[in-house]
Amino acid sequence: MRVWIVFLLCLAGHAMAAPTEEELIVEEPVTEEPVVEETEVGANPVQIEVGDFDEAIEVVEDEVAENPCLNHHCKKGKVCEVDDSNTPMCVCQDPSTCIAAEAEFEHVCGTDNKTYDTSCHFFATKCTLEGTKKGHKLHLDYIGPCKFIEPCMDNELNEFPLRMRDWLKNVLVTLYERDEDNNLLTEKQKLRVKKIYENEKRLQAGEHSLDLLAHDFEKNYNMYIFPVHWQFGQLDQHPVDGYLTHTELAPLRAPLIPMEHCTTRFFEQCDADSDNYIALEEWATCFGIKEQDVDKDLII
Ligand SMILES: *[C@@H]1O[C@H](CO)[C@@H](O)[C@H](O)[C@H]1NC(C)=O
Ligand SMILES: [Ca+2]
Ligand SMILES: [Ca+2]
Repeated sequence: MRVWIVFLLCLAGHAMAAPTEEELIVEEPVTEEPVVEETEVGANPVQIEVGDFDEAIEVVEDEVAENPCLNHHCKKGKVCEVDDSNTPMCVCQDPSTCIAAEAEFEHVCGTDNKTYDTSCHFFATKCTLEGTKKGHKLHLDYIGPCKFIEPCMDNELNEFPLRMRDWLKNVLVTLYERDEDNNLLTEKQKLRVKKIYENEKRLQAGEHSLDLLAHDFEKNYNMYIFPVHWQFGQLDQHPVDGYLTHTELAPLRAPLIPMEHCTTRFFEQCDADSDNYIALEEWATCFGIKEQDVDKDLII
């Protein structure tokens, strides 16, 4: 339980510190491929910055006389080089040119259960495997060195949404409390959270037994509908289409796995039809939201 609180504080803290300036945003091209490149994870899951996801962009801006690579962006794992005719192009980065990790938390664990020194090393390695089956299957699994993750038992799996829902509600209330003119929430969102915030029956943030969490969900079900939708909207950004890809889910999933051993199983079973996307309906069902309460308009 404690980890959830610490995680919440981290997220909230990050959200406060998140710069609001608009980064140069270029839409990621829509790819038909179901498996999209991974983005670096570990960034604040609450406020995802669009700039973090610009990996698929290869844009040349106004010609810069000296260095054609100056404004040539490459996706993660690639660096810009010029060819003989001085044309910039993106090539795989040599992992040995990545800056070595200074701390253990910079390590990442791949789905191959190999520890990579940093996410730079991971993406550079993945790039060298591009086009191979192995490369296609390799994803960043979680933040931190690979470790033994206990199997998630059925009863533990059922506890996961109880805590996650409570946590989502508390994240929102915290954002609301601290949101003076930070614009962390839109006006519409603020109105929705205000109702939760001002509800006297709200279960206050803190350590609660699973029984109490389950009881509160039954009693105050309505308070949980918006937080569940809101988190989906935070993640569904690339593109905004009502579906979460593995990549879109990563900012939430990757930091959570080392702390909560049911994370992987939970999100796997969320994808009820196993098409590798978590649709809003699937997401809502996963968190116990009734079908008639799933509302696309709540996300905006
Ligand atoms: C992954 O690697 C860790 C650390 O090396 C090990 O303890 C664990 O058992 C491995 N997990 C799997 C599923 O092989
Ligand atoms: Ca999406
Ligand atoms: Ca699905």
